[in-house]
Amino acid sequence: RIVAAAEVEQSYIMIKPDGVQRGLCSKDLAQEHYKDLKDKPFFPTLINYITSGPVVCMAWEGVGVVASARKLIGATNPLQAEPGTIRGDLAVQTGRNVVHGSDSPDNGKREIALWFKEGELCEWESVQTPWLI
Ligand code: RTP
Repeated sequence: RIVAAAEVEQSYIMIKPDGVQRGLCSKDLAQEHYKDLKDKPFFPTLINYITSGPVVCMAWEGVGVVASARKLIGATNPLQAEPGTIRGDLAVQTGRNVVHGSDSPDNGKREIALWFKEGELCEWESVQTPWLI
């Protein structure tokens, strides 16, 4: 063990209603994130949607994680997404499709660099199971 069990704490964190309603994602960041789509007719609607409230940002890492996350998320149009996928189960419209996942490893790197500052990501290596990836 690296830390004693007594040192390990748990904390319940809750974003309160005003935290969800304040709209903390800037238009500049949303426009940069979706810059490949800037000529699409739905671009302004997409930017309004993405900046309409806070988002929860995650950086996932693992073998084949781009494709496996996309599989879990489901098709862009929720009506075409398989049951059991996040969009298939929880969304109805393309313009309100609940979740985003990078579409390539290069875009994964680009988007994580855009949304996270240096030092915000936790890097760790298991000493007990170094074979586990
Ligand atoms: P995402 O980047 O958000 O994971 O979505 P995606 O790859 O499945 O789809 P993409 O073609 O990159 O489109 C990005 C997001 O734009 C919105 N969209 N609206 N109204 C429309 O016709 C339309 N088409 C796309 C969706 O929120 C889509 O996820």
